[in-house]
Order: sequence, then structure tokens, then C-alpha cells
Amino acid sequence: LPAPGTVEFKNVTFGYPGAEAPVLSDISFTAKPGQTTAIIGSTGAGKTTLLNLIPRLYDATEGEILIGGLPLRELGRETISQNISSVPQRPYLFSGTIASNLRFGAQEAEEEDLWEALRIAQADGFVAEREGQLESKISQGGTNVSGGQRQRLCIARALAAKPKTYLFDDSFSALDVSTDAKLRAALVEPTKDAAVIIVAQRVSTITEADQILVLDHGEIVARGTHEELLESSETYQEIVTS
Ligand code: DGT
Ligand code: MG
Repeated sequence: LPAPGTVEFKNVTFGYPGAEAPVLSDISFTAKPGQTTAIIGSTGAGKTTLLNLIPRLYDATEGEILIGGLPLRELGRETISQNISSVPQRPYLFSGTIASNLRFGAQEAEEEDLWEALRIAQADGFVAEREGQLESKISQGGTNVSGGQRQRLCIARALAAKPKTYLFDDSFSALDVSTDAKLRAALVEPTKDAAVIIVAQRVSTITEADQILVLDHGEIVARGTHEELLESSETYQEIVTS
């Protein structure tokens, strides 16, 4: 079997219930542990939809998704949530404390582990400044923290769960360039054995990815490294220069 955490799409087609045309057509790729797979493409291309199939928010209409070589449909909810952490495009916090939000996928995590996750996510500073720190209250939807702080707390939540597969949906967009750079440098070590799939808007943030998939109208129109795509893909060149 492929290593745990490996994500394989085999000819996956998906259409939303009731919609006429599929949103994803014949998607095939493998995301391996120890590698970063980036997905790039214009708005509405299907990037979020593709990521959402992995934790089974929806099931593929055709084709198959395998995790560590096992059909996704045969894995239980618990197995999926223990092995896959997703930072959604609109990161969500629950009413409760910062600690309870971070322990969402890691009930057993010690306070030390939570601080470690916060440090990596560049969120330890503002949490330390809040009254009550880990026990400080988060309002429903996280409206009492900024968008960038919410994003970093959701990244820390994903890290605390120590999954085999990480899904980041445009998770760095609310961060300033310097925080973004620090966070990515800090992510290298804790994610080094995991399969990392990252949806990006800015090419500058994914030039180091092991493979980049260029999604256009629900199809993978090109794939390769940054250098390869600069040579081979007009769509990619357009994204780079836009
Ligand atoms: P983004 O985040 O603006 O860069 O766009 P993507 O690439 O994440 O696109 P995505 O996957 O959100 O949407 C792809 C297509 O699917 C787009 O035509 C809108 C449609 N769509 C998205 N979510 C839903 C949904 O919940 N129901 C239906 N019927 N269509 C949806
Ligand atoms: Mg999206």
C-alpha cells in the first residue's frame, strides 16, 4: 500500500446535487507524504470543491479517491478526522475558549502542545497578550478576533491534531507578507512527513511546491514544478503575470 496520508484521485468527476454541469472533470493526481502539492487556478475553477471531497464533505460522482491506498468511502468519519486536517477558506471558530478551539481534533493535547502549535502558526504572541490566554473566550464564529488571527488559530488547530494529511485552502491570504513567510518557514519541520495540499491565490507562495496542479473550469490543464510550468503552460504564465 502507498504510505499513510497519501491522497490519490483517480478520474474523479463531481457535480453539485441538482446542478447541470460537473464542477470537476476527470481529476487524477497523487499527493505524497513529504511533498507539497499546490493547486492554483482562477476563482470558480473548483479548488475548494476539490479539497472538500477529501474529508468527504461531498462524495465524488464518478471515479475514486484513495487515502493511503484505501478507498475513502470505506474509511469511517473518525479515521478521516484523525488523519486529515483541513484549514478551510473561511476559517471558523466555535464559541468557547482558545484551548477548546485548538483541541477540536486533539482532545488529548497538553497545554504545551497547544502553545507549540500556536508558535508555529505565529499566533502565540497575540494569544499571550489576551487576558486568560488559552482560556480566553472566543465568541461564536470568532468575531472577537481579526481575520488574520482567526486564520492562524485555525492553522494552529490543524497542527495540534498532528495529521498525516494537511489541506490548506487559501489559508495564508489574510496574513501580511512577513507573517506569511515566517509561518511557512515554521511549517516545514512539523509537516515534513505529511502530505500537504495547498490551494493558493498567489503564485509567489507556491514556487517551491513539489508539484503544482493548474485547475481551469474544473479540469487539470497543466501540472509540474514552477519552472516546468513557466515553460509549458500558458494558463500558468497568465496567472503568474496577473
Ligand atoms: P475561489 O475560492 O473563489 O478561488 O474559487 P474555487 O476555485 O475554490 O471554486 P469553488 O470550488 O468554490 O467553486 C467551483 C464552482 O462550483 C463554481 O462554479 C461555484 C460552484 N459551487 C461552489 N460551491 C457550491 C455549492 O455549494 N453548491 C453549488 N450548486 N455550486 C457550488
Ligand atoms: Mg475556493
